[in-house]
Amino acid sequence: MSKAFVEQVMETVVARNPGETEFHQAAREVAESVAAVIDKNPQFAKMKVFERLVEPERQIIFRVPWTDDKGEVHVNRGFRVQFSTAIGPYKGGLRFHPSVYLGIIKFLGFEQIFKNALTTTPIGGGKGGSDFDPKGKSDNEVMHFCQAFMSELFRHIGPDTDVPAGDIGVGGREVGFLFGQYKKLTNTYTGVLTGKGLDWGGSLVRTEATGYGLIYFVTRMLEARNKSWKGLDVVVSGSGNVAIYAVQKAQQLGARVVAMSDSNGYIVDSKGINVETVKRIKEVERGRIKEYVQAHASAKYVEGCDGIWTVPCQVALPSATQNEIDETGAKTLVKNGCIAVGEGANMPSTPEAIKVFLDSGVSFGPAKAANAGGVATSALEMCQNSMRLNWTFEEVDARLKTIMNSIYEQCTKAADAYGQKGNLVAGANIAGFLKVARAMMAQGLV
Ligand code: NDP
Ligand code: 2IT
Repeated sequence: MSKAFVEQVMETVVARNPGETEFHQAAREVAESVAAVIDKNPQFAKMKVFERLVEPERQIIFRVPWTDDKGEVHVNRGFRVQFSTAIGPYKGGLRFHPSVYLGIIKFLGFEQIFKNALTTTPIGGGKGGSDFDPKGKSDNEVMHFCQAFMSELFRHIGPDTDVPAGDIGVGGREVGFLFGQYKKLTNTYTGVLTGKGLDWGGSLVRTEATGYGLIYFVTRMLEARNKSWKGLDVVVSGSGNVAIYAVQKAQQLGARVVAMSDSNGYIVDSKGINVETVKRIKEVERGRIKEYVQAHASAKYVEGCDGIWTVPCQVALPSATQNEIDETGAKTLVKNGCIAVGEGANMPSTPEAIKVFLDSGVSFGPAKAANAGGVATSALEMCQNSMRLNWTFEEVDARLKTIMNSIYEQCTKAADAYGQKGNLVAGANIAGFLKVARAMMAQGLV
């Protein structure tokens, strides 16, 4: 029955969403995990809960025309996929990257449903973005693009409807421009976006939250093996928001981070990466990771980013993009002594890579659970906006830690309950699905 269920729903998903391979991949993984839950709960099958979940409540695609500094006109495509309001308003980031198309936004939005359910906060799932490439653009061009993007998006979002935030290519600068335009168009000052600046409605810890949360989650995975971070070598792919704060927290807890990357190549520093240098290059100068070696003679730069998984480590934290670890990368990590993998990025491991990790006894923290600290802290930002109050750094950080601990517990318990002890992929999918499914049952066929 389980296998038949998976193949049946996937046939429809593939037929209805042709060419959207990342979305198919994300849907299949969840279908495989929750098939046993649906077997046990025939009411979910009868009410077609999963079949409804793979069909977004609403998908918006729009034209984004803007002018560059020379006055030349460009036309990009904007997306917002509003997947599920079963447990709260749509919530999820915006990605600006040339690779963005509907299939990427749909995989991200679909995963967001279950991730957000795990956070213990009341947020539904959505995602958006554009094929706009912010790289090499001036601040002025980025502002013009963000204003044009929001000139359409504003009519579809709102603090109780849909609350976007950042993702790849969307950080504090972009959220600022988007917020300014929303405010102007609607004549309201609300918590309609998260990741705002600290002086104008943002929350302390939101910048650090995904990376810190990842480390809090992996700490629990290590503790289950009677290990701490002390003395471990760690490889972190990417050098953006998630990667930087994962490195910072891992180092605070005693790890040595030996490698980081961007889409051009990777650096290895056997003395341990100096995160302040990376912050300067990436956050202030918006430069490339290869510039790191100019400041640190102990480091080398290697062109091409796949090779980063050949750098020996005990913990790997893929924090750049989807499908960045394939079967070969996973086998190399295992051969070199990797004992734990925590996904900072969304879906960074291919299904074949995940199988290698699980079969080899590597502790594996899937994205929906391990990187949920970012969106969880976004929910804490929404909460503070509603109260018109701000919590201290320590208060938000403590809440983030509590949430990551709860996510770990939910995943391990759900995996146990369904006979998959230690499989946090199954655990995260099952625990997230159960919460959403129960809410959908209670709310009727909508
Ligand atoms: P940033 O834009 O800050 O950084 C992205 C990093 O990943 C950069 O180093 C970038 O390199 C690299 N990267 C992006 N695309 C590719 C690619 N196609 N191939 C190789 N490297 C690439 O984004 P974030 O740090 O915010 O996001 C990183 C990952 O974490 C994404 O998967 C995102 O969905 C996920 N995530 C983010 C959260 C957040 O709160 N920001 C929350 C949860 C998950 P380059 O500069 O060369 O492009
Ligand atoms: O993938 C993610 O969880 C994010 N990019 C964060 C989304 C959010 O709303 O903070």
